[in-house]
Amino acid sequence: PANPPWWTSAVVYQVYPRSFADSDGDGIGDLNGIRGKLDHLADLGVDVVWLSPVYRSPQDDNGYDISDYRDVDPVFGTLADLDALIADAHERGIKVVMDLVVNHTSDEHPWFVESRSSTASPKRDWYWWRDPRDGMSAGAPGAEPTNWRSFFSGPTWELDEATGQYYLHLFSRKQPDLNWENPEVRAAVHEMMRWWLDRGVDGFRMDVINMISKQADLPDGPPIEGSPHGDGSAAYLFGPRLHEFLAEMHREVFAGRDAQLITVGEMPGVTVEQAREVTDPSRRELDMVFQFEHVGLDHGVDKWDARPLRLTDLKASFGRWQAGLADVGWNSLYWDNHDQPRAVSRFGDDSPRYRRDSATCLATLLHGHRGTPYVYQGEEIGMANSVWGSVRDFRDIETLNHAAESADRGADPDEVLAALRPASRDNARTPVQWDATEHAGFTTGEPWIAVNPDHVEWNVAAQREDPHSVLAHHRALITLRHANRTIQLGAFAMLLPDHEHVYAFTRTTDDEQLLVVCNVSATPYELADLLPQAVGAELVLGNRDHLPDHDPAVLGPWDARILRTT
Ligand code: TEU
Repeated sequence: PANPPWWTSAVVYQVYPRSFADSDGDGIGDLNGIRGKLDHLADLGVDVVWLSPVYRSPQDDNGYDISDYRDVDPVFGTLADLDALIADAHERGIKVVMDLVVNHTSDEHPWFVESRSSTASPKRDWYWWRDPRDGMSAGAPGAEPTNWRSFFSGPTWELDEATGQYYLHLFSRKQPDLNWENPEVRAAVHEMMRWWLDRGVDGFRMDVINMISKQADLPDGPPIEGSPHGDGSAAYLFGPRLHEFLAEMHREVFAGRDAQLITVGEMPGVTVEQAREVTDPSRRELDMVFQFEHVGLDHGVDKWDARPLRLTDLKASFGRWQAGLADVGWNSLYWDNHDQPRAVSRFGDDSPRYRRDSATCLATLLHGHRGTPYVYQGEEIGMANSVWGSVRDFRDIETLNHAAESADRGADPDEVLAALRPASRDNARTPVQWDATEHAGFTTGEPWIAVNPDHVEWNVAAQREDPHSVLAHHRALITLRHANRTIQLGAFAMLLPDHEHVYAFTRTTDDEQLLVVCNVSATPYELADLLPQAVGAELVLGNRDHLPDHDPAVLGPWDARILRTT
């Protein structure tokens, strides 16, 4: 297109406020902490900051359980602090995106308090209330209205003793699902979104937005092996009215001002075809979605059942998403977020020998694709999974519920801990490592979750002045995206799809072709054997060319290059 949207050349940075920077010494990151670090983000060059939720919340799921959509939780600061953060970010040319969590509220939200007060409440129908299963008495084992399993273990239904009915919660019991079938619910959400846009925010990251439309008859799902529950996802992922709800939201909230905004929908389980529809500009729904295919490739029966990732699977997945959204729609690109283990530990090699090279290699790959890259806090310095000595070290509700459920089943505690270590969301939630001092410069108090002990070596201060650091490499990749039209919009073509270690692709425009080639292993390869066109090509950006032992003809361990081939 002649005038591609601004976000086709942008890079987004995700802040998880609880773990970013603490300004007041209570051990929890806050808005003024973020304000104090804006120069780090400006120096990195990102265009947008997405804030994970800072709304008023009981913090059952670290803010993804909201009790007031129009206020800031005291642990993060005040609405005035948020206004100041937005103003300071805008002054540096950085846009601010809010997390929008509207599949569910907190059970302490006044809407739910009113809804649960009586079966006759005018807000009863704002949530999913159902009687016990036919012929069963409330509270009896298996009397839940459906057999669905919650994302956070246990059933998706909680009995309200007072009215004898159950309410639906796909996540924790403190996160009741809103009933989007009710037009009053949708109108209330739209009004709240307009209120934020009027306040100056630049868009929304929409939490599990492909779950807002459910099959209204709520059918049971197929049984899950080894669990008393079933998988209800067919009934609540991409339900029958999802497109309608998204198009309505666009009309009611974004119409007329969408050119300046960015919208990204988080969509577990979304297919390429669904993503293409949702992000087709002519349908006016969303700008892009977060898909989950590549972060499921190392899962067995579930995320706690790790299996080795095959590079060929990863390439096939990315390749299909690149092809599927090539002419219509747009991809988001991410390795990491607050729900995923750290990329360098998961897809790279976080041993001392290869940590820097594999982190820069992964960054080169991600930023080389067509789409909008998302950098998660700490990823820019190669933060790794943390050290977990015992179950007591974890804080995340998903992790702790899974541990408790496993214990109830009589599972071996060592095996449970071994499963939690690489997979827990808390790997992403240890404090950002600003420097080598106690608590990594994150807080002067006692951090809410322990700092990774490796912060003495891996921190922002140590990397800031180092021209070859992981941080410097991210800066260079972001600069390249801003400057280079081929990186922004060039057509994508995968090369060597069957190679077990080398990830290579081209990006092509009318006047340029770039070849991105990365060795996702420690085994060296002769370039001439693999990609003759790479031999002698101009190096645009490499991660190891500054090293004395660098050989242009050999793709060394975790070697990553962006080459200009025409
Ligand atoms: O995550 C949605 C989601 O599907 C995750 O629960 C995912 O299944 C899990 O984290 C994988 O381990 C979003 C938010 O990103 C997450 O932090 C929230 O807990 C969840 O929604 C509920 O709001």
